Amino acid sequence: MDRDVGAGGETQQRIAADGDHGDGTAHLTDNFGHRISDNQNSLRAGARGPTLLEDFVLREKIFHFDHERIPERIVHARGSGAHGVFECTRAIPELTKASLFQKKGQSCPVFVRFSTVAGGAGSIDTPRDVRGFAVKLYTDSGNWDLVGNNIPVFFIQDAMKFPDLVHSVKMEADRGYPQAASAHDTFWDFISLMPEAMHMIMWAMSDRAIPRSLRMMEGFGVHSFRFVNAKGEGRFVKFHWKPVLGIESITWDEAVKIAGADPDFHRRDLFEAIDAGDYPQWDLGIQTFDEEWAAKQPYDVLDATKLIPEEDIPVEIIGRMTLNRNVDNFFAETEQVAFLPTNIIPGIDFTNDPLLQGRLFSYLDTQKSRLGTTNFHQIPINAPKCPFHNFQRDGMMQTLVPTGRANYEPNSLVEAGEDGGPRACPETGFTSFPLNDERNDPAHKLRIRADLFADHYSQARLFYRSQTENEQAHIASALVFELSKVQLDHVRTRVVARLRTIDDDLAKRVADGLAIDLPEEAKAARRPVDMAPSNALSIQKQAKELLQGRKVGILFAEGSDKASIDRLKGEIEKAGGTAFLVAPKVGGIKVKGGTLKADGQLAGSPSVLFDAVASILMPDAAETLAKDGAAVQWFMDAYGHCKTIAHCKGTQVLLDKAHVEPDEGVVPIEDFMTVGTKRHWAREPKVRDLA
Ligand code: HDD
Repeated sequence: MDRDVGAGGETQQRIAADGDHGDGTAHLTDNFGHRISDNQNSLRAGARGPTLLEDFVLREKIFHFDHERIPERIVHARGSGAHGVFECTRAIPELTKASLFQKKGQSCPVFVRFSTVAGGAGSIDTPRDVRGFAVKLYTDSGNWDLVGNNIPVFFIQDAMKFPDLVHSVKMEADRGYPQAASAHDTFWDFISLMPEAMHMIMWAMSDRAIPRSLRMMEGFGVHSFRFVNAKGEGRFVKFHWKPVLGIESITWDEAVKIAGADPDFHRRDLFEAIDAGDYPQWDLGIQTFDEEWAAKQPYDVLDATKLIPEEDIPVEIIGRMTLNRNVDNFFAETEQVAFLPTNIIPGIDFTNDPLLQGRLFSYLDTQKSRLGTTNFHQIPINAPKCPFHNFQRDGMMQTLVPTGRANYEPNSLVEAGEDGGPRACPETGFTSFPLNDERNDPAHKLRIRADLFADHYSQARLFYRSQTENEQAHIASALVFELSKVQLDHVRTRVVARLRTIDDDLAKRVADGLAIDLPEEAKAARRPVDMAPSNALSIQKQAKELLQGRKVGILFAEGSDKASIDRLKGEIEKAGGTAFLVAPKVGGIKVKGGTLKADGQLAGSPSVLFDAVASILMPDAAETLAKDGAAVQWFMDAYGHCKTIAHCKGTQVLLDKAHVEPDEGVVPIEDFMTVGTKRHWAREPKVRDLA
């Protein structure tokens, strides 16, 4: 049975053509095509009488509305999606027979859904949390779903612990809070008892967990997968998505303030960028290695709490993904999209990573409960874009109409001149890699983990020691923040005891920030080994100083010089950035050279929404604004968040009120383009008491 993917769209068009009122609007009908005469009043027995049960129009409308919501995802409930395209930039037939990678230039459509993990569908975009990075590639050999995160490792090693992890981080069972936050007793209780989580905790407490934009984060397939080439040779592979705009994060203070100023900060940023034609892009990179190399490492490559340092195996770029189309309907696409790690194509295979193996069951199962039917694959966003044929039939919400009698196989209906249906194809069909793992003894059924899984600290230490001084301070502060919200003293102590094994200085800073005594170091099943620090683990060490994709807030008021504003805006836009005009009133302000409309009103456009700020103000306007808390806070926050502040002389009174001190990031307006939107981290010790 062939599936016509465009069917939904065609139905829409048919309705429009058929039901045209003559002014371009369609006739309103119920779901069965009956035209509706009145969409305002229910059917009543008399103007003041009871509503009649026979009002099928009202009943259908309310009935459908009552059932509009579906169960939200148990994790990753809040997400934002977009369509795009993936293009192979380097053919790798020697590594994989996956059709997508056979020729440079080979491409396929994609759908990506980014998400937070812990919060519900209506929660904020900027909690401290891991971000989901799920990519569905509609290849010509079927859908390939790379369901990853923006962090290359995971909290746990075995899927057996996933429900416990998720229960512990979600709102607490009795009180129903906190929402979208890991800073509470149950999460840290669980974590403190699961030393394998310590590496991921370092990432989750780092700036990676508060990204500036979905467009500025890396994505990782996390697990070791396997490439298989046409000769049947296998090689391990780890997948990486590298953002073309570079990696960038915000500070915790900004994250908290943005949550109030714009809870949709990331969703809006993604939508607006795509809408404006600033298509976000990522390069797909791979690290590949063989069994022999894997066997020599001080960690197990089947352990999802471990990464492979890029200094050991450099990431090679093989493709580019561009997100170039927003969804038409959030529910139909972003909500109903169903990712399945089991969606894999010939040339790529799983490995025995016990976390991955558990995932292979969970996702199929969850989609049935979320989307209500085994036929969820027929929903347009989930259907493959290549033909698919099989003997599966019926089920709830079946939308296909298979013809003929062939719903079983083998059959010989062809011999009677009937359609006998499809057949398996041994040459091109998916075959599992014939694994011969010398390090495994399949003769024993055991509930145990391989030896090296017991090293829980080496890579946590590697991560911490690879950060800049300033990033280390952010990790220490995040731990202090989170553990200060923990009310169980013994849990705090147990976490700090584990931090001692990662890095004693980190443990001391956190203990000091909590005002607790430094506990004895926790017992470790395996002592950590020192690995060479890796620059690829730090955001700041690989920062790209780009204006592209960044947003600059320009404050103006009555009397400001329009020509200067236009000039700055033009320069920012030429460099690929966005200039957002902020003023005390939005409708239109008299400025020197005409009137100017603002994009946002001052109180509703705090500086946390921008990467850098600039102001063009007459001294008397600045004097007036200096009495407005929102204006003073605008500069105080920009300064506190280590952002560039470009200003004209007239602004000085405001800067003084906001305690902005001169430094390399506080510059005359003419110098803005040379300094750009990079952060001035050297300022941080002056503005924040970091742990
Ligand atoms: Fe998961 C959703 C990523 C481990 C069970 N997961 C989900 C999503 C992402 C990830 C990005 C959202 C997909 C979307 O946007 O619809 N999950 C990961 C990563 C993991 C991981 C990178 C570890 C490397 N997950 C994991 C385990 C299990 C699950 C070990 C269960 C055994 N994950 C699920 C789920 C979800 C899900 C319950 C909820 C909604 C969904 O699947 O579609 O099945």
